[in-house]
Amino acid sequence: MTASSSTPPSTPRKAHKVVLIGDCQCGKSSLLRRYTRKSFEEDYMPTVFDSGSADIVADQNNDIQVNIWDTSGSGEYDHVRPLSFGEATVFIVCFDITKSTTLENIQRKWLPEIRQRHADRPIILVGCKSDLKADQKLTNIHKRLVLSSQGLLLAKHVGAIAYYECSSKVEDTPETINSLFETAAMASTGSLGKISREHRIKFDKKKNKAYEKCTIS
Ligand SMILES: Nc1nc2c(ncn2[C@@H]2O[C@H](COP(=O)(O)OP(=O)(O)OP(=O)(O)O)[C@@H](O)[C@H]2O)c(=O)[nH]1
Ligand SMILES: [Mg+2]
Repeated sequence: MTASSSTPPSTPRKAHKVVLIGDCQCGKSSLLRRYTRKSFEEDYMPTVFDSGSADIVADQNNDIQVNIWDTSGSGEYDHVRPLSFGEATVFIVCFDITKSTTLENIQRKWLPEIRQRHADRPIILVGCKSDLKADQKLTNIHKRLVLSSQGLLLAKHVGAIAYYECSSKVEDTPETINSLFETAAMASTGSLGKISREHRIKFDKKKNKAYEKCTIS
């Protein structure tokens, strides 16, 4: 799978569109930057309404192209952001593991926003900034870092197809970020069976319940 960045997005060969959403500063653009440009910026540059996208070619043989759309988490764009969801095929819903409010806002704000028009689209839940878990000073300040078990529980509760925790800052997690975008591409094309087992959440259709725990290291 290959990635390239472009603004605005080029015309897709097939209409697969992955949209990144979540609170301001939770780490959406950094995830995309790490994936497409293999780099990280400490300085915060807020995303404006119509900026930031990347194309990935999910399957050369079948000519499948996926557009990844970055969005702003700012309340200023609450009225216009849903317009950019368009033909979204998958949503990557992000939170910051150092701010529990960003996890709470997933049910309070982001899922209702998606469900207005895209209730049936797959969701992948992502805890960003996982490197900060190892920061002892920060762990002491933020006594309420979001636990993996809390993220996973929410992922199951809201019917997410997969749960990830990743760092855009620490270079030793590129496999996780690659796997995240590959999972999004696979889910976009309907190939749920091909998504990473490590992060997949399976459902018991009869009981309509998530039953398989994914593992977060
Ligand atoms: N330590 C650490 N910092 C991160 C990570 N990801 C993002 N940051 C920092 O968090 C801040 C916000 O990151 P962004 O990726 O711009 O956040 P965003 O969700 O795109 O924010 P909006 O565009 O306003 O919606 C920046 O200062 C980043 O450097 C990470 O994985 N680890
Ligand atoms: Mg951004």
